[in-house]
Amino acid sequence: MEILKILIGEFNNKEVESYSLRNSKGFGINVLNYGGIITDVLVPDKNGIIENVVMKYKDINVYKENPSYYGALIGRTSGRIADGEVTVNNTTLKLNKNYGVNQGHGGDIGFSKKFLNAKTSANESEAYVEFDYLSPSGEEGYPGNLELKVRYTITEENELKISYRAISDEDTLVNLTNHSYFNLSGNCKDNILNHHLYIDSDFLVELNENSVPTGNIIEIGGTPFDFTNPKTIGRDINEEDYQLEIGQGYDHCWILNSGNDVKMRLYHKDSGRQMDVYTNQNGVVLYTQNFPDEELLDCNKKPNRRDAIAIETQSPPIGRDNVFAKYSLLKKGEEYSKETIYKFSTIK
Ligand code: G6D
Repeated sequence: MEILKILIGEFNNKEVESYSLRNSKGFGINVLNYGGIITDVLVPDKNGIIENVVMKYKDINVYKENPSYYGALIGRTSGRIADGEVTVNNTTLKLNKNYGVNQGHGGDIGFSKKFLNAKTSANESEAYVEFDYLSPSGEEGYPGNLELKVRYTITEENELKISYRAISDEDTLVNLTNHSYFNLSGNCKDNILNHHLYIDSDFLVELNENSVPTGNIIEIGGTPFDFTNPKTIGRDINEEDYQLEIGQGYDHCWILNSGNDVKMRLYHKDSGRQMDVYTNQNGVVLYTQNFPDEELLDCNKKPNRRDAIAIETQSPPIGRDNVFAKYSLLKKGEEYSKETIYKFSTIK
């Protein structure tokens, strides 16, 4: 296992460091101390060719604003919080509204735009970079001094593990995820419409016209959101469906079934790359890049709709009247502890 730290620039006069972690087969990641941003996940295809399978901006400086949250750690909360208002212990929090009428992805300056303290470790079986950050009470409107640790680990089995731990000195809200956009064709040679997807889920969080949860849970058997039998992402994405209309594609939270280990499987036939996802989160937001930005990608293309799929394991976002807020509540002194594993393999 090998770890390299490279200084790649400065944001606001602070050094941006890129940590490169590689195993003996050349699999690995590059991740920044800014926003915990994963810029590269390097995975062999069925012929052993190693390519990046996540979306990456060509100009590193674009990551300062990161309009599409490429690869970023998201927090304190993920997704939208309706009207930027939620009640904790009978106090209504007035959060920064950075997403139109809602708060999104932790607010104006969420964790995706914070410099994190890094430490690294490597042995024969794994290598990790662990980031820590202290989010002061009142940051983006959230109560409690929140101590955060996020560890990115790679293994000899071509796994990427992201583990999140947090503790607060007051009751608060925490719902963390990573916002990497996957495209297993490598260096965005293909789009995701003919990637096969499996999701171990029978229920979906219903959204309203503002893309916030209504509180209803929809049974999805036989609908365009049913991926219990693997199908291509493109097969039903343009079907007549009100929820698809709201998201302009998939931009929703599935409620994951308990029991099975593999919660999701993404597969790209031409490359032979397969990614299995394991998690102890109770939900996952899948977003098929329906609203791409205009920034040049590292593969020298501008992003198009459906170029990649963001797989954001998390609790359901928060709707009006504190819908689902209980799943993001972190009681004073209790530990938030979540992990998601992305296991890569190839099918000849
Ligand atoms: C859009 O609605 C989507 C979000 O789900 C996504 O996280 C963001 O773009 C990057 O707002």
